[in-house]
Amino acid sequence: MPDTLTPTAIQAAVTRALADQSVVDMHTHLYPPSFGTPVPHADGKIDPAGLMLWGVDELVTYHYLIAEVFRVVPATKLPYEQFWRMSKREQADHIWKHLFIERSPISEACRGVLTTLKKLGLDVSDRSLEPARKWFAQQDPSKYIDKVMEIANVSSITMTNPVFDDNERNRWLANPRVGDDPRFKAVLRIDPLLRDWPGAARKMSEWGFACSPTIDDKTADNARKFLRHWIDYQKAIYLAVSLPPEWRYPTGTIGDEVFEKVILPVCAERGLPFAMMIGSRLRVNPSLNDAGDMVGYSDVQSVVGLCRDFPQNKFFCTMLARENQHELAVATRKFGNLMLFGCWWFVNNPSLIDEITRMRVELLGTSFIPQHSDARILDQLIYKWDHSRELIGLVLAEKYADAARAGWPVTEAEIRRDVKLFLQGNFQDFLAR
Ligand code: FIX
Ligand code: ZN
Repeated sequence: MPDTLTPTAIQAAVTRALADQSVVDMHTHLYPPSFGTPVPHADGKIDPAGLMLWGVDELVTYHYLIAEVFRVVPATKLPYEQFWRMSKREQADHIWKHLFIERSPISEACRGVLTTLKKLGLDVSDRSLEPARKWFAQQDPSKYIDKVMEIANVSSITMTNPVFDDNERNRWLANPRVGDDPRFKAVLRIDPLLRDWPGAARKMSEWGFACSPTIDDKTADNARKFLRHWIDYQKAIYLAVSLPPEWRYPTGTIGDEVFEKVILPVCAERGLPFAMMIGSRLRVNPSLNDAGDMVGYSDVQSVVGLCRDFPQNKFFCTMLARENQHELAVATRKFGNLMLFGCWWFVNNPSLIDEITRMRVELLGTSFIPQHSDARILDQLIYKWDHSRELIGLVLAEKYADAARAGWPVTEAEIRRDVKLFLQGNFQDFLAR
Protein backbone atom coordinates (compact mmCIF):
# COMPACT_ATOMS: atom_id res chain seq x y z
CA MET A 1 0.00 0.00 0.00
CA PRO A 2 1.50 3.41 -0.97
CA ASP A 3 2.50 5.69 1.96
CA THR A 4 -0.55 6.34 4.10
CA LEU A 5 -0.62 9.94 5.31
CA THR A 6 -0.95 10.97 8.94
CA PRO A 7 -3.66 13.58 9.74
CA THR A 8 -1.02 16.36 9.96
CA ALA A 9 0.56 15.30 6.66
CA ILE A 10 -2.86 15.32 5.03
CA GLN A 11 -3.27 19.13 5.26
CA ALA A 12 0.07 19.69 3.50
CA ALA A 13 -0.78 17.09 0.83
CA VAL A 14 -4.17 18.70 0.18
CA THR A 15 -2.62 22.18 -0.06
CA ARG A 16 0.02 20.88 -2.52
CA ALA A 17 -2.57 19.03 -4.60
CA LEU A 18 -4.83 22.11 -4.86
CA ALA A 19 -1.93 24.42 -5.68
CA ASP A 20 -0.55 22.07 -8.38
CA GLN A 21 -3.89 21.25 -9.98
CA SER A 22 -4.94 23.64 -12.75
CA VAL A 23 -8.57 24.76 -12.84
CA VAL A 24 -11.03 24.66 -15.70
CA ASP A 25 -13.11 27.69 -14.66
CA MET A 26 -16.65 26.84 -15.78
CA HIS A 27 -18.28 30.27 -15.37
CA THR A 28 -16.69 33.69 -15.91
CA HIS A 29 -17.53 36.95 -17.68
CA LEU A 30 -14.02 37.19 -19.16
CA TYR A 31 -13.06 37.75 -22.80
CA PRO A 32 -9.92 37.47 -24.95
CA PRO A 33 -8.40 40.64 -26.56
CA SER A 34 -10.26 39.89 -29.81
CA PHE A 35 -13.39 41.32 -28.10
CA GLY A 36 -11.58 44.65 -27.64
CA THR A 37 -10.43 46.33 -24.41
CA PRO A 38 -11.12 49.81 -22.99
CA VAL A 39 -8.03 49.57 -20.74
CA PRO A 40 -4.97 51.70 -21.64
CA HIS A 41 -2.02 49.40 -22.48
CA ALA A 42 1.30 49.02 -24.26
CA ASP A 43 0.24 49.13 -27.93
CA GLY A 44 -2.44 51.67 -27.05
CA LYS A 45 -5.28 50.35 -29.26
CA ILE A 46 -8.27 51.14 -26.93
CA ASP A 47 -11.87 50.17 -27.68
CA PRO A 48 -14.18 52.12 -25.30
CA ALA A 49 -16.89 49.42 -25.54
CA GLY A 50 -14.36 46.57 -25.53
CA LEU A 51 -15.28 43.59 -23.33
CA MET A 52 -11.88 42.50 -22.05
CA LEU A 53 -11.58 44.14 -18.62
CA TRP A 54 -8.32 44.02 -16.64
CA GLY A 55 -5.98 46.18 -14.60
CA VAL A 56 -6.14 48.11 -11.34
CA ASP A 57 -8.87 50.63 -12.21
CA GLU A 58 -11.20 47.85 -13.37
CA LEU A 59 -10.36 45.80 -10.25
CA VAL A 60 -11.19 48.68 -7.91
CA THR A 61 -14.42 49.58 -9.76
CA TYR A 62 -15.76 45.99 -9.66
CA HIS A 63 -19.54 46.24 -9.14
CA TYR A 64 -19.21 44.55 -5.74
CA LEU A 65 -17.10 47.58 -4.62
CA ILE A 66 -19.45 50.11 -6.23
CA ALA A 67 -22.25 48.74 -4.03
CA GLU A 68 -19.95 49.02 -0.99
CA VAL A 69 -18.79 52.61 -1.69
CA PHE A 70 -22.37 53.89 -1.96
CA ARG A 71 -22.80 52.59 1.59
CA VAL A 72 -20.17 55.00 2.91
CA VAL A 73 -20.67 57.89 0.45
CA PRO A 74 -24.42 57.77 -0.18
CA ALA A 75 -26.07 59.12 -3.32
CA THR A 76 -27.30 62.09 -1.28
CA LYS A 77 -23.62 63.10 -1.07
CA LEU A 78 -22.47 61.91 -4.51
CA PRO A 79 -25.44 61.44 -6.88
CA TYR A 80 -25.39 58.22 -8.88
CA GLU A 81 -25.37 60.11 -12.24
CA GLN A 82 -22.33 62.10 -11.14
CA PHE A 83 -20.49 58.89 -10.22
CA TRP A 84 -21.31 57.27 -13.58
CA ARG A 85 -20.14 60.39 -15.42
CA MET A 86 -16.72 60.08 -13.74
CA SER A 87 -13.89 58.39 -15.66
CA LYS A 88 -12.93 54.85 -14.64
CA ARG A 89 -9.81 56.33 -13.04
CA GLU A 90 -11.79 58.93 -11.03
CA GLN A 91 -14.26 56.24 -9.91
CA ALA A 92 -11.32 54.07 -8.81
CA ASP A 93 -9.75 56.95 -6.90
CA HIS A 94 -13.08 57.59 -5.16
CA ILE A 95 -13.49 53.94 -4.13
CA TRP A 96 -9.82 53.59 -3.11
CA LYS A 97 -10.10 56.70 -0.90
CA HIS A 98 -13.31 55.67 0.86
CA LEU A 99 -12.97 51.87 1.09
CA PHE A 100 -9.20 51.37 1.33
CA ILE A 101 -7.75 54.55 2.87
CA GLU A 102 -10.43 56.09 5.07
CA ARG A 103 -11.67 52.67 6.18
CA SER A 104 -9.88 49.31 6.40
CA PRO A 105 -10.26 47.15 3.28
CA ILE A 106 -11.57 44.10 5.17
CA SER A 107 -14.60 43.16 3.01
CA GLU A 108 -14.04 40.11 0.78
CA ALA A 109 -14.16 42.25 -2.37
CA CYS A 110 -11.62 44.71 -0.95
CA ARG A 111 -9.36 41.86 0.21
CA GLY A 112 -9.60 40.44 -3.31
CA VAL A 113 -7.99 43.57 -4.77
CA LEU A 114 -5.16 43.34 -2.24
CA THR A 115 -4.51 39.62 -2.81
CA THR A 116 -4.44 40.16 -6.59
CA LEU A 117 -2.01 43.09 -6.51
CA LYS A 118 0.23 41.31 -3.99
CA LYS A 119 0.40 38.11 -6.08
CA LEU A 120 1.27 40.26 -9.11
CA GLY A 121 4.19 41.60 -7.07
CA LEU A 122 2.66 45.09 -6.84
CA ASP A 123 3.28 46.69 -3.48
CA VAL A 124 0.39 48.89 -2.31
CA SER A 125 1.75 49.50 1.16
CA ASP A 126 2.38 53.11 0.09
CA ARG A 127 -1.39 53.20 -0.38
CA SER A 128 -1.16 54.77 -3.85
CA LEU A 129 -2.61 53.33 -7.05
CA GLU A 130 -0.12 55.20 -9.27
CA PRO A 131 2.73 52.61 -9.33
CA ALA A 132 0.22 49.88 -10.20
CA ARG A 133 -1.31 52.02 -12.97
CA LYS A 134 2.13 52.58 -14.50
CA TRP A 135 2.83 48.83 -14.40
CA PHE A 136 -0.48 47.84 -16.00
CA ALA A 137 -0.06 50.42 -18.78
CA GLN A 138 3.07 48.57 -19.87
CA GLN A 139 1.31 45.20 -20.21
CA ASP A 140 0.33 43.52 -23.48
CA PRO A 141 -3.25 42.20 -23.04
CA SER A 142 -2.68 38.77 -24.60
CA LYS A 143 0.62 38.11 -22.82
CA TYR A 144 -0.99 39.34 -19.63
CA ILE A 145 -3.75 36.69 -19.94
CA ASP A 146 -1.03 34.01 -19.99
CA LYS A 147 0.60 35.59 -16.93
CA VAL A 148 -2.66 35.69 -14.95
CA MET A 149 -3.62 32.13 -15.95
CA GLU A 150 -0.20 30.97 -14.80
CA ILE A 151 -0.37 32.75 -11.42
CA ALA A 152 -3.95 31.58 -10.82
CA ASN A 153 -3.15 28.12 -12.24
CA VAL A 154 -6.20 28.25 -14.49
CA SER A 155 -5.90 26.16 -17.67
CA SER A 156 -9.18 27.07 -19.36
CA ILE A 157 -11.56 30.03 -19.07
CA THR A 158 -15.26 29.50 -19.82
CA MET A 159 -16.89 32.70 -21.05
CA THR A 160 -20.50 33.86 -20.74
CA ASN A 161 -21.70 35.03 -24.14
CA PRO A 162 -25.12 36.74 -23.96
CA VAL A 163 -26.33 36.61 -27.56
CA PHE A 164 -29.12 39.12 -26.85
CA ASP A 165 -26.52 41.74 -25.83
CA ASP A 166 -26.02 43.98 -28.89
CA ASN A 167 -22.39 44.90 -28.14
CA GLU A 168 -21.45 41.21 -27.73
CA ARG A 169 -23.55 39.86 -30.62
CA ASN A 170 -22.25 42.48 -33.09
CA ARG A 171 -18.68 41.52 -32.28
CA TRP A 172 -19.46 37.89 -33.17
CA LEU A 173 -21.23 38.96 -36.37
CA ALA A 174 -18.35 41.29 -37.31
CA ASN A 175 -15.79 38.51 -36.81
CA PRO A 176 -17.02 34.86 -36.72
CA ARG A 177 -13.62 33.85 -35.32
CA VAL A 178 -13.73 36.38 -32.46
CA GLY A 179 -14.06 33.52 -29.95
CA ASP A 180 -11.31 31.34 -31.44
CA ASP A 181 -8.80 31.87 -28.61
CA PRO A 182 -7.74 28.39 -27.33
CA ARG A 183 -7.61 29.70 -23.76
CA PHE A 184 -11.33 30.50 -23.83
CA LYS A 185 -14.50 28.47 -24.38
CA ALA A 186 -17.92 29.93 -25.20
CA VAL A 187 -21.27 29.51 -23.46
CA LEU A 188 -24.53 30.53 -25.12
CA ARG A 189 -26.28 32.75 -22.54
CA ILE A 190 -29.99 33.19 -23.27
CA ASP A 191 -31.67 34.87 -20.24
CA PRO A 192 -34.33 36.78 -22.29
CA LEU A 193 -35.82 33.49 -23.58
CA LEU A 194 -37.03 32.77 -20.02
CA ARG A 195 -37.06 36.23 -18.44
CA ASP A 196 -38.79 38.10 -21.36
CA TRP A 197 -40.10 35.78 -24.08
CA PRO A 198 -42.07 38.49 -25.99
CA GLY A 199 -38.95 40.67 -26.18
CA ALA A 200 -36.79 37.71 -27.17
CA ALA A 201 -39.31 36.64 -29.84
CA ARG A 202 -39.30 40.14 -31.33
CA LYS A 203 -35.50 40.19 -31.53
CA MET A 204 -35.20 36.68 -32.99
CA SER A 205 -37.75 37.69 -35.65
CA GLU A 206 -35.64 40.77 -36.50
CA TRP A 207 -32.66 38.43 -36.90
CA GLY A 208 -34.47 36.20 -39.36
CA PHE A 209 -35.90 33.58 -37.00
CA ALA A 210 -39.62 34.44 -37.11
CA CYS A 211 -41.07 33.90 -33.63
CA SER A 212 -44.46 34.96 -32.28
CA PRO A 213 -45.39 35.88 -28.70
CA THR A 214 -47.06 32.44 -28.41
CA ILE A 215 -45.13 29.21 -28.96
CA ASP A 216 -46.84 27.71 -32.01
CA ASP A 217 -45.04 24.95 -33.93
CA LYS A 218 -43.44 27.40 -36.40
CA THR A 219 -42.17 29.59 -33.58
CA ALA A 220 -40.81 26.61 -31.65
CA ASP A 221 -39.06 25.38 -34.79
CA ASN A 222 -37.52 28.79 -35.55
CA ALA A 223 -36.43 29.33 -31.95
CA ARG A 224 -34.73 25.92 -31.99
CA LYS A 225 -33.05 26.91 -35.26
CA PHE A 226 -31.87 30.13 -33.57
CA LEU A 227 -30.27 28.16 -30.73
CA ARG A 228 -28.64 25.64 -33.07
CA HIS A 229 -27.27 28.49 -35.19
CA TRP A 230 -25.61 30.24 -32.24
CA ILE A 231 -24.39 27.01 -30.61
CA ASP A 232 -22.50 26.28 -33.85
CA TYR A 233 -21.45 29.90 -34.36
CA GLN A 234 -19.97 30.23 -30.87
CA LYS A 235 -18.96 26.55 -30.57
CA ALA A 236 -20.78 26.79 -27.25
CA ILE A 237 -19.96 24.03 -24.70
CA TYR A 238 -23.22 24.55 -22.75
CA LEU A 239 -26.22 26.88 -22.62
CA ALA A 240 -26.99 29.05 -19.60
CA VAL A 241 -29.47 31.40 -17.97
CA SER A 242 -29.85 33.18 -14.68
CA LEU A 243 -33.38 33.07 -13.25
CA PRO A 244 -35.24 35.20 -10.70
CA PRO A 245 -36.20 33.83 -7.25
CA GLU A 246 -39.82 33.70 -8.39
CA TRP A 247 -39.01 31.27 -11.20
CA ARG A 248 -41.09 28.08 -11.05
CA TYR A 249 -41.50 24.96 -13.16
CA PRO A 250 -44.12 23.86 -14.15
CA THR A 251 -46.42 26.91 -14.06
CA GLY A 252 -48.55 26.27 -17.11
CA THR A 253 -47.28 29.53 -18.57
CA ILE A 254 -45.20 30.18 -21.69
CA GLY A 255 -42.00 29.63 -19.72
CA ASP A 256 -42.79 25.92 -19.55
CA GLU A 257 -43.14 25.75 -23.34
CA VAL A 258 -39.84 27.55 -23.86
CA PHE A 259 -38.19 24.82 -21.78
CA GLU A 260 -40.15 21.89 -23.24
CA LYS A 261 -40.30 22.88 -26.93
CA VAL A 262 -37.18 24.98 -27.45
CA ILE A 263 -34.30 24.80 -24.95
CA LEU A 264 -34.36 21.22 -23.68
CA PRO A 265 -34.93 19.49 -27.04
CA VAL A 266 -31.95 21.32 -28.58
CA CYS A 267 -29.74 20.69 -25.54
CA ALA A 268 -30.65 16.98 -25.55
CA GLU A 269 -30.11 16.66 -29.29
CA ARG A 270 -26.68 18.31 -29.00
CA GLY A 271 -25.75 16.58 -25.71
CA LEU A 272 -25.13 19.98 -24.12
CA PRO A 273 -25.90 20.74 -20.46
CA PHE A 274 -28.29 23.54 -19.56
CA ALA A 275 -27.00 25.71 -16.71
CA MET A 276 -29.50 27.40 -14.36
CA MET A 277 -28.20 30.11 -12.03
CA ILE A 278 -31.22 30.77 -9.85
CA GLY A 279 -32.07 33.52 -7.39
CA SER A 280 -30.89 36.86 -8.82
CA ARG A 281 -33.43 39.65 -8.44
CA LEU A 282 -32.20 42.20 -10.97
CA ARG A 283 -31.91 45.95 -10.51
CA VAL A 284 -33.65 46.35 -7.15
CA ASN A 285 -31.68 49.61 -7.16
CA PRO A 286 -31.40 50.44 -10.88
CA SER A 287 -29.16 53.46 -10.22
CA LEU A 288 -26.37 51.07 -9.24
CA ASN A 289 -26.48 49.20 -12.59
CA ASP A 290 -24.77 45.77 -12.18
CA ALA A 291 -24.25 46.60 -8.50
CA GLY A 292 -28.02 46.97 -8.09
CA ASP A 293 -28.98 43.26 -8.21
CA MET A 294 -29.77 41.19 -5.15
CA VAL A 295 -30.64 37.71 -3.87
CA GLY A 296 -33.97 36.02 -3.22
CA TYR A 297 -35.04 32.62 -1.85
CA SER A 298 -35.78 30.23 -4.75
CA ASP A 299 -37.62 26.98 -5.40
CA VAL A 300 -35.51 23.81 -5.49
CA GLN A 301 -38.55 21.67 -6.30
CA SER A 302 -38.75 23.33 -9.74
CA VAL A 303 -35.23 22.05 -10.44
CA VAL A 304 -36.26 18.62 -9.15
CA GLY A 305 -39.22 18.65 -11.56
CA LEU A 306 -37.01 19.37 -14.57
CA CYS A 307 -34.41 16.72 -13.68
CA ARG A 308 -37.14 14.11 -13.12
CA ASP A 309 -39.23 14.93 -16.19
CA PHE A 310 -36.26 15.34 -18.60
CA PRO A 311 -33.86 12.47 -17.79
CA GLN A 312 -32.23 12.81 -21.23
CA ASN A 313 -31.12 16.34 -20.37
CA LYS A 314 -28.08 17.36 -18.29
CA PHE A 315 -28.42 20.28 -15.88
CA PHE A 316 -25.84 22.46 -14.14
CA CYS A 317 -27.33 24.35 -11.21
CA THR A 318 -26.21 26.91 -8.66
CA MET A 319 -28.41 29.00 -6.37
CA LEU A 320 -27.75 32.44 -4.97
CA ALA A 321 -29.49 32.20 -1.59
CA ARG A 322 -27.70 30.66 1.41
CA GLU A 323 -31.08 29.25 2.48
CA ASN A 324 -31.38 27.13 -0.69
CA GLN A 325 -28.00 25.37 -0.45
CA HIS A 326 -28.98 22.41 1.75
CA GLU A 327 -32.15 21.45 -0.14
CA LEU A 328 -30.29 21.84 -3.44
CA ALA A 329 -27.46 19.57 -2.28
CA VAL A 330 -30.00 16.95 -1.19
CA ALA A 331 -31.85 17.26 -4.54
CA THR A 332 -28.53 16.65 -6.28
CA ARG A 333 -28.26 13.30 -4.47
CA LYS A 334 -31.43 12.23 -6.29
CA PHE A 335 -30.53 12.97 -9.91
CA GLY A 336 -27.45 11.86 -11.87
CA ASN A 337 -28.35 14.36 -14.60
CA LEU A 338 -27.88 17.26 -12.15
CA MET A 339 -24.42 18.74 -11.46
CA LEU A 340 -24.19 21.23 -8.63
CA PHE A 341 -21.61 23.97 -9.06
CA GLY A 342 -20.02 26.96 -7.38
CA CYS A 343 -20.57 29.33 -4.52
CA TRP A 344 -22.24 32.03 -6.60
CA TRP A 345 -21.93 35.80 -6.03
CA PHE A 346 -23.44 36.61 -2.61
CA VAL A 347 -22.41 33.21 -1.19
CA ASN A 348 -18.89 33.57 -2.62
CA ASN A 349 -17.57 34.66 0.80
CA PRO A 350 -15.17 32.69 3.06
CA SER A 351 -17.65 31.88 5.84
CA LEU A 352 -20.26 30.65 3.34
CA ILE A 353 -17.84 28.87 1.00
CA ASP A 354 -16.66 26.94 4.07
CA GLU A 355 -20.20 26.11 5.23
CA ILE A 356 -21.49 25.16 1.76
CA THR A 357 -18.43 23.14 0.68
CA ARG A 358 -18.37 21.23 3.97
CA MET A 359 -22.06 20.33 3.64
CA ARG A 360 -21.65 19.33 -0.02
CA VAL A 361 -18.70 17.00 0.71
CA GLU A 362 -20.71 15.42 3.51
CA LEU A 363 -23.76 14.92 1.22
CA LEU A 364 -22.14 14.42 -2.21
CA GLY A 365 -18.59 13.23 -1.56
CA THR A 366 -16.51 14.19 -4.61
CA SER A 367 -19.41 14.43 -7.13
CA PHE A 368 -19.90 18.20 -7.40
CA ILE A 369 -18.04 21.28 -8.73
CA PRO A 370 -17.06 23.31 -5.63
CA GLN A 371 -16.38 26.62 -7.29
CA HIS A 372 -16.36 28.90 -10.34
CA SER A 373 -14.79 32.36 -10.27
CA ASP A 374 -17.51 34.49 -11.92
CA ALA A 375 -14.58 36.81 -12.68
CA ARG A 376 -15.57 39.93 -14.61
CA ILE A 377 -12.06 41.36 -14.57
CA LEU A 378 -9.25 39.09 -15.75
CA ASP A 379 -6.96 39.69 -12.75
CA GLN A 380 -9.74 38.50 -10.40
CA LEU A 381 -8.89 34.91 -11.38
CA ILE A 382 -5.88 35.34 -9.10
CA TYR A 383 -7.77 36.13 -5.89
CA LYS A 384 -10.95 34.16 -6.56
CA TRP A 385 -8.98 30.92 -6.94
CA ASP A 386 -6.40 31.74 -4.26
CA HIS A 387 -9.13 32.34 -1.67
CA SER A 388 -11.27 29.38 -2.79
CA ARG A 389 -8.36 26.90 -2.97
CA GLU A 390 -7.49 27.78 0.63
CA LEU A 391 -11.07 27.32 1.86
CA ILE A 392 -11.74 24.13 -0.11
CA GLY A 393 -8.40 22.84 1.23
CA LEU A 394 -9.41 23.34 4.85
CA VAL A 395 -12.60 21.33 4.34
CA LEU A 396 -10.95 18.55 2.35
CA ALA A 397 -8.07 18.15 4.81
CA GLU A 398 -10.57 17.72 7.63
CA LYS A 399 -12.61 15.17 5.69
CA TYR A 400 -9.57 13.10 4.69
CA ALA A 401 -8.33 13.21 8.31
CA ASP A 402 -11.74 11.96 9.45
CA ALA A 403 -11.47 9.06 6.96
CA ALA A 404 -7.93 8.31 8.14
CA ARG A 405 -9.05 8.29 11.77
CA ALA A 406 -11.75 5.81 10.71
CA GLY A 407 -9.00 3.54 9.42
CA TRP A 408 -8.91 4.43 5.68
CA PRO A 409 -5.33 4.56 4.25
CA VAL A 410 -5.35 8.08 2.72
CA THR A 411 -2.64 8.58 0.09
CA GLU A 412 -1.36 11.71 -1.69
CA ALA A 413 -2.01 10.14 -5.09
CA GLU A 414 -5.69 9.64 -4.29
CA ILE A 415 -6.01 13.17 -2.89
CA ARG A 416 -4.57 14.47 -6.17
CA ARG A 417 -7.02 12.28 -8.12
CA ASP A 418 -9.99 13.73 -6.20
CA VAL A 419 -8.72 17.32 -6.41
CA LYS A 420 -8.44 16.93 -10.20
CA LEU A 421 -12.10 15.88 -10.25
CA PHE A 422 -13.11 18.90 -8.17
CA LEU A 423 -11.17 21.50 -10.20
CA GLN A 424 -11.76 20.16 -13.72
CA GLY A 425 -12.77 16.48 -14.07
CA ASN A 426 -16.35 16.70 -12.80
CA PHE A 427 -17.04 19.58 -15.21
CA GLN A 428 -15.40 17.99 -18.23
CA ASP A 429 -16.89 14.54 -17.57
CA PHE A 430 -20.38 16.01 -17.25
CA LEU A 431 -19.92 17.87 -20.54
CA ALA A 432 -18.79 14.67 -22.23
CA ARG A 433 -21.34 12.35 -20.62
O1 FIX B 1 -25.81 36.19 -13.84
C1 FIX B 1 -24.59 36.07 -13.66
O2 FIX B 1 -23.85 35.39 -14.38
C2 FIX B 1 -23.97 36.79 -12.48
O3 FIX B 1 -22.84 36.13 -12.09
C3 FIX B 1 -23.60 38.20 -12.84
O4 FIX B 1 -24.64 38.78 -13.50
C4 FIX B 1 -23.26 39.04 -11.61
O5 FIX B 1 -23.35 40.39 -11.93
C5 FIX B 1 -21.88 38.78 -11.10
O6 FIX B 1 -20.92 39.31 -11.58
C6 FIX B 1 -21.72 37.88 -10.00
O7 FIX B 1 -20.62 37.64 -9.50
ZN1 ZN C 1 -21.87 35.20 -13.66
